[in-house]
Amino acid sequence: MPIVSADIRDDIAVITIDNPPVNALSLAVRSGLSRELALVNSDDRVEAIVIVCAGRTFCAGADISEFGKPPMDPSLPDLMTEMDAIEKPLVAAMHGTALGGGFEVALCCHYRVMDTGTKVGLPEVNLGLIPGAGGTQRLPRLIGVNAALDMITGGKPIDARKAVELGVADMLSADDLLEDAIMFARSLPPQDSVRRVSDLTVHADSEIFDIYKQKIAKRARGFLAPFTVIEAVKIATEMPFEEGIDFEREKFKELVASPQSKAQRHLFFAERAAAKIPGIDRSTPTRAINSVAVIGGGIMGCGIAINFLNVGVPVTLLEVSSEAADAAREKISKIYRSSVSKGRMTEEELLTNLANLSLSTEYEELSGADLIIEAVFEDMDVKKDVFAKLNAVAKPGAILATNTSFLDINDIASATSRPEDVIGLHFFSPAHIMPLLEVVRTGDTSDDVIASAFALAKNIRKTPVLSGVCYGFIANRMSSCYGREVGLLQLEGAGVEQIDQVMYDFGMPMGMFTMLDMAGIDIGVMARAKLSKDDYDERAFAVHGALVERGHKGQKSGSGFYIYDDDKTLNSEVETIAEEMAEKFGIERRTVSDQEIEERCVLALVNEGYKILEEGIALKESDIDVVFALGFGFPRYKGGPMHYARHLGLKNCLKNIEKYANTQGERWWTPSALLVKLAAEE
Ligand code: T1G
Repeated sequence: MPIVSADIRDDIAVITIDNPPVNALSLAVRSGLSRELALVNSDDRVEAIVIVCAGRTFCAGADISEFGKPPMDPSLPDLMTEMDAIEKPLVAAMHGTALGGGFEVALCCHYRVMDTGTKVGLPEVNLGLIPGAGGTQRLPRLIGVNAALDMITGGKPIDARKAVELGVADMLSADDLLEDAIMFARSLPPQDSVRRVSDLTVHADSEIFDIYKQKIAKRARGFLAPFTVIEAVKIATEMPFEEGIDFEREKFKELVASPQSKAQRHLFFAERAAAKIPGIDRSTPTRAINSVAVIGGGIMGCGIAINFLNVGVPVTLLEVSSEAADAAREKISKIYRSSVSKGRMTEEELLTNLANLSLSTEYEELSGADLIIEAVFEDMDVKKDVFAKLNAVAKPGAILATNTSFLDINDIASATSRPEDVIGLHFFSPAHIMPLLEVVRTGDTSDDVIASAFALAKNIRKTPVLSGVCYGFIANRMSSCYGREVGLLQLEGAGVEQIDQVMYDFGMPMGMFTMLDMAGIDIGVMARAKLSKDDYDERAFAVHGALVERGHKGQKSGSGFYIYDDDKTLNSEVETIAEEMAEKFGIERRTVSDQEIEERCVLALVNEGYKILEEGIALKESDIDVVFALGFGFPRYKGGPMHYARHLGLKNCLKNIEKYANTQGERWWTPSALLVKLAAEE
């Protein structure tokens, strides 16, 4: 079937786009649409035109794979100009997810008929862009400034019901979309049949835009595109349509070429590429996961359970006592009640999800589960004991997963007689919110278990990344290097607030010390207590230990690196402890520059990332970027540590790593051999 075709049904022309998988507006689609529109527009038999898409969705946007390549005509804006010249009623028949340019094509139509399951949106900001085919000019004309600003700066789609409410959709179809759209086209009153959105006007007080910039200041911090959206929408209220389009086009071209958009587009593809594993594909069998057991009703166990309850999978949560089990249910109920109060779920959904939760204190009751995930205390002996018990009761073919953050899963699996069924499913706290799932395979994990883990990740709306086994896997191994440098910098004289501020300004959601206080300083102190001094730099974490000894465990104890009372203020003891520790380890205190802080924190991640690749723990650089963007909030407009290193230049990174090898010593700053190789090839 041609990518774009037209057929005449009595007096209605139906133009069908068929460009799998998502009808992206590739050159072939744009050319075909332009050709077929011109033909039917000049065909006297045709009274109205319906545009519909085959497959799973109306056009899902411009073809992102074309970005960065020389533009090929007709461009999408050119196509929009042609559409705006059409003299016959244009009706978009929409289903699936009409996003970006796909939604802009629909906005360029005179009317929109949507299947009830349709979602529409302008997610360009997620790619570091603004809509580039009239979205910032047409949408406010159709739904008003505030609703348009919400949709475009937020980048989130709205459903068909909301689309009707806002005036984007003219009719919903619950049956045969195309027939309904044809009927709708025939029913148009001749005097109002051509209703160009570009002919509408929109006005707003100019201060609305300054207020809106303040409104998004926190969530859009560091990003260019959302603020450019505000500028473009403001223009729509001040200039004629054509001038607004020119402004939008210029800004779009600037952003397409920007490092921010390249970084965000990199992550878009990286998140999808993470699911592509050599030797595992759609032909790899997967095990059905229709029931899940979670062992441990702590914060992580409850968060993990919620992921499955949210998608209708029954969960049995096992605890050591009925009191502990009841407490776990209460934790889950509390999280759900909070979601209901925020309008994120209905009371009915709360009741349905909780009805799918069973509690138990007996391992035998887990024998029917397809997947069992332990989230017990981070101790090897405890976990091996759990897996020995699971080995005795779990049904054949059950997947046995551990949520360990650091420990050797090969060793955990050795407690069972079925190591091929054992896998790591490392969730990030809070487990029901953070989108990353680190899937850790051992030397024995079978391919179908890995494939099953990736399938379940998609089902619970997580982004999976595959890791091999090493201490801390990809995420925590690299994060501990960042933590090491932060600890050493503090001993060397950099202030806690200075270090936090530098990395906050870099784009991290919060500084490392703030994050440690939030997670609990004692967690890391306990984990390191089990390590040999060869495995980490005790100097870097000496202050952590001293604080915990004095009862400063972080937010949970009211004080850590900071004091948490009415405000968050620096704990005055920290500087004294740092001076004591610096003296103890013979570290000369000095003034440390912001630049050194940023370089050492970022390059520690980069160097360790390349070592992780060398060892085969991570499959590709982009996987590491996904881990850090989704697991630690590395700024998406910098693309992740590895993308950012390439942006800086690998030769430049290597030069600075060698600089720190000289000043800090070879132990932690020996350059990765892979980095040396790649820098030489750059
Ligand atoms: N262009 C090219 N390929 C795309 C694509 C796109 N826009 N969207 C998805 N794909 C590919 C994807 O790489 C994967 O390929 C397959 O489709 C399935 O995707 C001018 C400039 C539509 C909600 O941002 O949000 O328009 O790996 O695994 O989970 O103003 O894809 O199978 O080979 O994600 O069902 C704006 C991006 C572009 C939408 C479907 N549009 N896509 O999700 O499948 S900028 C977007 C999505 C723009 C205009 C501007 C999702 C989806 P492969 P998938 P899914």
